[in-house]
Order: sequence, then structure tokens, then C-alpha cells
Amino acid sequence: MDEIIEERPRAVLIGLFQGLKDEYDIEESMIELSELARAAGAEVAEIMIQNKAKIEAATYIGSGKVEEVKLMVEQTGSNMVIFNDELSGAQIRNLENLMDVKVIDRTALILDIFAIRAQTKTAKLQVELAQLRYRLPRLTGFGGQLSKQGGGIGTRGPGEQKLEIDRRRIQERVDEIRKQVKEVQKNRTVQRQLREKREVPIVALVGYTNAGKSSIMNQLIRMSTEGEEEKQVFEKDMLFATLDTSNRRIVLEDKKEFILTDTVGFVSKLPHSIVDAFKATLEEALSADLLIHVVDASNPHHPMQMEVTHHVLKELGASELPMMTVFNKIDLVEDRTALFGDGINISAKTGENFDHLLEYIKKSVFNSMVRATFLVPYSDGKTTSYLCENYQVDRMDHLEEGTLLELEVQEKDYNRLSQYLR
Ligand SMILES: Nc1nc2c(ncn2[C@@H]2O[C@H](COP(=O)(O)OP(=O)(O)OP(=O)(O)O)[C@@H](O)[C@H]2O)c(=O)[nH]1
Ligand SMILES: [Mg+2]
Repeated sequence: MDEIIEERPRAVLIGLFQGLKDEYDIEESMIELSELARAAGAEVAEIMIQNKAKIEAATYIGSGKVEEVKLMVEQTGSNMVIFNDELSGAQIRNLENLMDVKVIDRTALILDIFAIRAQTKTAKLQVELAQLRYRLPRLTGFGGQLSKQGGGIGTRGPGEQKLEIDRRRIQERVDEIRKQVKEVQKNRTVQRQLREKREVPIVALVGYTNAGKSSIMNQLIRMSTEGEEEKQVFEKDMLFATLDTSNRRIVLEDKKEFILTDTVGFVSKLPHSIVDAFKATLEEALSADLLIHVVDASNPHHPMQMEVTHHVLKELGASELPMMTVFNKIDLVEDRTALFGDGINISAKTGENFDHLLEYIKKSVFNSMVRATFLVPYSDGKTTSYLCENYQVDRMDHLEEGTLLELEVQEKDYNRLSQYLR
């Protein structure tokens, strides 16, 4: 029987360096593009860079470079060319015709990885939304070229067959998904309001992809007195392991508790369509009382990664939230004398310095706690047990008039129980 063997995607990568106009390092950027290509299942045959101040409207790179790339594709037996920037539909079409090979851009590549990783309904919907929004203005660029080789990269995911349907139907689908995402969001908002009512602070982990956000979350879950193995989130050495925000309740020894939120990671040149599509689930993190910016201290490119994170947070309107920087993977950093700004150095792998991290979190989110001494009459046993269950009671005496409790409480309980204050 004949077996259909899909040709393994083999790609030539090309980036344009516009000199001083580019604030990022082109080599760093190309290394990252290779990692993204590998994450999408492609083999990287060659990396090419063109130094050119001005973008060529029709082909993005200059015509001489197009010839060079075409030759390189032939020489290396490649079946696709991946561009480091977002291209227009016309540019993709022109380049495919000139080089006779499938052409995709960085955005399509990232969307493709998201499509592979999406597990939950919400994540799938958001990825489809981002894909459709990317494809809509480029509809004419696809079609015939779809049959080109290249292992499906750039065309995978829930949207594949939908390329053939017309714009209007796509727009209808976009509207429909938006509605569904909004619905999910509404439920989450209700949950959030409930939490806010209980005045449980929310702490969100944000940062570059693969920095260790989920690993930190898992370490803190282990330290929680309610820590359970099944509450652990997915952590893995790959780009975009997490696409969905997840929330966990962290209860500390002194019974103080907060909600910890894990979020999707960022990457440089993160496509607008993705930022937009994921805004709905990120919004939750954006209502946090504290953002923990997780940085991979062992990655030589972490300064660039920090900048990207700041940039995306700004785009999301979250740059004003209280934020602390945490330098993770410190176990991999040889030169321990290296100082990482005024952030905290930790290792989610060894648990090093997590006591400091917790101290810091506590200091920033529980500052509304007030010291109080209550004398609760025996007739109100409910209040006594409420206080014992929810707080760490530092002193408790059974007096003739009632139970004397000395403890730190939330302001709302301080006010609510003011009649018992001593
Ligand atoms: N050596 C070392 N490895 C770590 C540390 N923290 C995380 N890792 C590893 O780094 C990889 C990525 O960790 P994740 O927690 O999945 O990273 P993330 O920030 O959630 O990544 P995304 O979900 O993709 O955005 C995993 O292989 C972890 O085991 C650390 O402190 N030290
Ligand atoms: Mg993660």
C-alpha cells in the first residue's frame, strides 16, 4: 500500500535589518525566529539577513536578494521561506511567484504554534479569531499557493478550510467568535467580582515565553497549605506552553490567601492580532493587585525580553499596575555576583529564595491588614470561629465576658466587628 509521507518542512529564514531604525538586535531576532520555526516543526536550513534601510513595497526585500534566496532554497532543498516580519498579502503572492516556494511570515508562524498548542475551547476560539483577522486582508494571497509544499506550517489550525469561504462568511465567523469569547469572559468576570468581594488579592505572573511563570506557579502551589498535586499547571521547555490563564488559590501558613494567575507568554514582535484576540483572557490578569514580571536570568537576551514584556503590557494598558521583577532560573547563572537590578533572584527549580518572594508578595498585597484585639461574647460563637478559620490568631484568652482574640484582620472585618474592639 502506498504511504503518504508528508515532506518535512525545511525553511530558509530571512530578516531585514533596517540599521538604526531597528531597536532590536537582528541576530538575536533571527535566532528567536529559528526557535519559533522549530517549535512549529520546521527544520532550519539557512538564515539570511539583508541590510537595507528601505522596505521594497512589492517584495519586501530587494530583487537581488530575492534571487539569492531562491538559489539558497534550491541548494538546500528547502520548501519554504520564512520572513522575520509581517508581510502583506501582495508581498507574499509576489515572493511566492518569484521564488516558486511557499512563503510565510513571522506572524503566521506564531499563529501556527498557537494553533498547535491550543487545548481549551477558549484558547482555540482566540487562536481562530487571531488567524481569521490575519488572513482576512490577505485572502487573495492564498488560494492557489495553498497547495505548495511545506508541511502545512502557516495554514494549520481550526481555520484551514475556512480560507475558501468568502470574506463575508469570515467576518460573520469573527463576530460569532467574539461573542463566544465575550460569553466566557462574562463568566470569568463574575467569578472575579466574587473574589473581589471577598477581598482576596490577585497576583498575576507575566513575562516572556519560557521564563518559568508556570514553574513558579507550581512551586507556590506546593508551598500553599492547600497545595494539591492535581492543581499543578502545565510547565515545559517549549515556546508558548501556556495559552490559557489559570487561577489558583494560594493559602499561606498564617492563613492569608491570594489568587495566583498564570498567563500566556510574550514574544518579540507579538502580532497585534494575537494581542487583540488574547486581550479577553489577559484582562483578568490586568485587574491584578500585583504583577510579577518573571525574567529568565539565564537567557543572555533577557534585557530585550524584559523590554518586550514592558511594551506588550503597555499595549494592554497594564503598565501602571504595581509590578515587581523576579529573576528566575538563578540556578543556571554561574556568576552569582551578577546583580539583577532591584528584583528578587529565585529558582523555581530549587525553590531558592521563595521565602523572600512570598515576603514581598505579602508586603505588597496585604498592606490593608489592621492589628486588632476583639472581645467576642460567647453568644457570638460564629464570629469567633470565623476569625479562627480565616486568620492567624496570635493570642486567644477565654475571659468571663467572652473570647479575647489578638490578630491582624482585613480592614472590612475590622470595621464590621468594631463593636467588639477592645
Ligand atoms: N534550571 C531551571 N529551569 C527552570 C526554572 N524555572 C523554569 N525552568 C524550566 O524552564 C522551562 C519553561 O518553564 P515554564 O514554567 O513552562 O515557562 P513559562 O514562563 O510558563 O512559559 P510559557 O508558558 O511558554 O510562556 C521548563 O522546562 C522549566 O522546567 C528554574 O528556576 N531553573
Ligand atoms: Mg507557562
